[in-house]
Amino acid sequence: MTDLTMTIDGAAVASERYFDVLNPATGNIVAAAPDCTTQQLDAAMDSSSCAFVTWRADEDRRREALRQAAKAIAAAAAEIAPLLTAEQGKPLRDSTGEVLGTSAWFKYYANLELPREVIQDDDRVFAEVVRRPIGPVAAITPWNYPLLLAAWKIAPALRAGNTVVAKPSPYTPLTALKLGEILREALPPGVLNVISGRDPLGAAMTAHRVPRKISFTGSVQSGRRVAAAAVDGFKRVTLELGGNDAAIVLADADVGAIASKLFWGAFTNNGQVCSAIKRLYVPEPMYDDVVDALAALATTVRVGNGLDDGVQLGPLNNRAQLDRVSELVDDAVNTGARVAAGGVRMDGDGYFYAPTIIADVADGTRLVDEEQFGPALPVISYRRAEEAVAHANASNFGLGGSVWSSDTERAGMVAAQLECGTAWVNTHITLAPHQPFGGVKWSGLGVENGPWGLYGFTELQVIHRAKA
Ligand code: TXE
Repeated sequence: MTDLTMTIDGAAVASERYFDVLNPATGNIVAAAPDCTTQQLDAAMDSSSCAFVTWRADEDRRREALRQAAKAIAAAAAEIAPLLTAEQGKPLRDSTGEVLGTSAWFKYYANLELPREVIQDDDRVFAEVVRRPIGPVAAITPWNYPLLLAAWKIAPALRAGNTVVAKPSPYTPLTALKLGEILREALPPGVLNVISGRDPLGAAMTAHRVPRKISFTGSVQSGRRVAAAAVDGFKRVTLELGGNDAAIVLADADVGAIASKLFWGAFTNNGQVCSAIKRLYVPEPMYDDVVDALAALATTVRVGNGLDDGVQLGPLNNRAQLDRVSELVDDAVNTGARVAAGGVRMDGDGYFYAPTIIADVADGTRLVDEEQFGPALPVISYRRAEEAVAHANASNFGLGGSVWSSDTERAGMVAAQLECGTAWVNTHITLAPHQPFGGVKWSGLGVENGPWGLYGFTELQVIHRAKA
């Protein structure tokens, strides 16, 4: 049993029940995590309500607390990173990067100004628009970036004056519980509660009477349930629901110069990134060159236990995801696609799948049309750029997209035609605290990050003073 505890009202809280967390590289149990009871959920929610009253009132204190939080997280990087690798699977270097990114997000929001906007100031009226916190926030996160995606919610929510009850994925609860423990000193009791449990806990949070806002990252299916549950009390929602990002290579691109960037745009975190390249469109004349270059990279990249030196890709996070990727690749092959690299599970007890490049595939194949969320990239050939743009946009998803070319002006014009939240040129998945991130269509509602992400945790109030 783990000694990691939930954080409720600033205190360490164990549970009557526990559930196992597996190491995806070995299939062994890493630890057991507390399975939050209904009474504990109520206690966490009530504590976030009580803490809201004072937390919202003192902006300077909030900024200082977030600065302290950023320092505490960075200082604990060497302790948290191996735990992240153990529960998520990613290589240790990437885990360290995620912990430091988490710290950077707290620092960014600590330093961000929350504007007061005067909209009228004349001899009759002084009117200003202020942004008020909403109240207690339920933050629900997935297993691909358990810490960073929690920070995308917790840091702006707290900065704006809200309090938070956070729930990580049952696949990766340990580092979020650890985050709660680490921040107990920096944050007053009740300001950040971290609880863990299986999926029904997420549903219980969204249905709970206390939260005024739900910030959710996860699947489309769960996102629908969250949105439906929020309707009753008109809880505010931000939803980040994944994508099926297309990357379009233009005919003037230099294959040698872009191949590695394309590869990592698709395979970072083993493709378990909402905004990874999930389908690649390539002009016919350079199709074979691109497929060969990507296949060469896929066969040489080092896959293994993320704790081992030199490993570049770990296992998939969980058995269900491994099965899904496997099923989508098998389906493509059964319908005539060609495996240019990979296409098989790797030996061993962990959830390893060989980095896979699938060629001679087209729209209409599940691997192209659905979100695979794993290390299998379909490469599709096209004749005219308009055709590629039309295919890219013919999706229910609209999170990101990218265009690759030696002519960045032209690529920028093509990128502007993509129906998505972020359109990149000659790069993909490049994210930053100040850059808003969100999707159109089924990819979500609202945005995270930057001042816009902060505004999502506020409500406008007009203060209108008559002077005469
Ligand atoms: O997500 P879930 P899963 C996609 C990816 C993957 C699929 C399934 O395609 O194959 O989703 O992953 C909590 N009310 N993404 O099953 O179930 C749950 O406990 C409230 C995209 O892990 O949506 C967890 O904390 N909460 C993605 C969180 O929701 C509920 C990242 C996400 O779990 C709930 C991960 C409910 N009814 C997967 N049911 C991205 N956008 O980055 C579950 N949860």
